[in-house]
Amino acid sequence: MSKTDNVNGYEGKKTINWYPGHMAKTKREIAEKLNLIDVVYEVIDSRMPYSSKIVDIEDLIKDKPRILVMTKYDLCDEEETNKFVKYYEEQGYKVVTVDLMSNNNNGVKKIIDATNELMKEVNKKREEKGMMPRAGRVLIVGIPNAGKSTLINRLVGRKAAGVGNTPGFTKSLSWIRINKDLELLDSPGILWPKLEDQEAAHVLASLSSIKEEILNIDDIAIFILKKMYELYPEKLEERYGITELDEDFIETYDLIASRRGALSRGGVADYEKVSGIIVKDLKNGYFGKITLDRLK
Ligand SMILES: Nc1nc2c(ncn2[C@@H]2O[C@H](COP(=O)(O)OP(=O)(O)O)[C@@H](O)[C@H]2O)c(=O)[nH]1
Ligand SMILES: [Mg+2]
Repeated sequence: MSKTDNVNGYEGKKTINWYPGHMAKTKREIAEKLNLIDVVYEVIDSRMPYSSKIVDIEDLIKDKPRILVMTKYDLCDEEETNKFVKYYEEQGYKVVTVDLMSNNNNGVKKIIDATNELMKEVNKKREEKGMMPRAGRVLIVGIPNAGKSTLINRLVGRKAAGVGNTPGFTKSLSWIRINKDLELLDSPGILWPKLEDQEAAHVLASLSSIKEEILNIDDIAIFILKKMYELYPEKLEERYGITELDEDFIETYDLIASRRGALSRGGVADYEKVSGIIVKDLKNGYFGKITLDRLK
């Protein structure tokens, strides 16, 4: 990056519009499988409870019982994220927050308890129709990087087969046993959020692993600086010694470069390196616990 193509902010410059072709395919497949499913786990990232949510999921899963699983709770700003928990609960969601990296199984237990609770209703209805109760069948859906595979492995208690980032389902359906009462469809439904909302698109690009194809690293880094300055100025100061942002970000970048030794030969600031540092710092959690969405 040169000084001239530097970072005048992201507004208007880049419109993120990712809507991969296989999205339609996944949606069709979920629609086909839905009648086999009793409960849907919608997996979202606690650091972006709005931006990582699949906006039109209601159209897709209709009135299936659903649990909103908010992963990465260990990385989020609990005070802000809890406002979303409350908001979603008020909207009628069953919400469970989890740290899937934790050594204890509390999160998984909360999810299973909530599922058993929902299955009581399902089996009551079956009984009324003269049918035998049966094990609950679960489908996991969520955007890339939300924690779907990790959740599957935690639920099953081992590295489950068929778990991966390959979009779309395997041809034959297979079920993984969680316990005697619950089975899981072996491949999760990978979906993307609606990204007409450019703010949400940038939050997502900042915190997820799918950004590289979508947006260049300088755009993401500048977005992160602005967002951190808006929401967590003290964390920005702590990490980079920055107390304000200049309009074209040149001074800001120079400051970070000298503080972090991101200099090219001749001692001038290496802007590309600085962008990389900013993006990595957020990704690695070096700013501390953060939540980038706010309830309006
Ligand atoms: N700290 C933390 N990291 C998590 C949590 N859940 C998932 N991750 C990490 O997030 C990344 C994406 O998880 P993955 O299960 O592959 O997401 P998927 O794309 O939805 O299948 C991995 O590096 C996981 O280790 C969590 O609750 N806490
Ligand atoms: Mg995965």
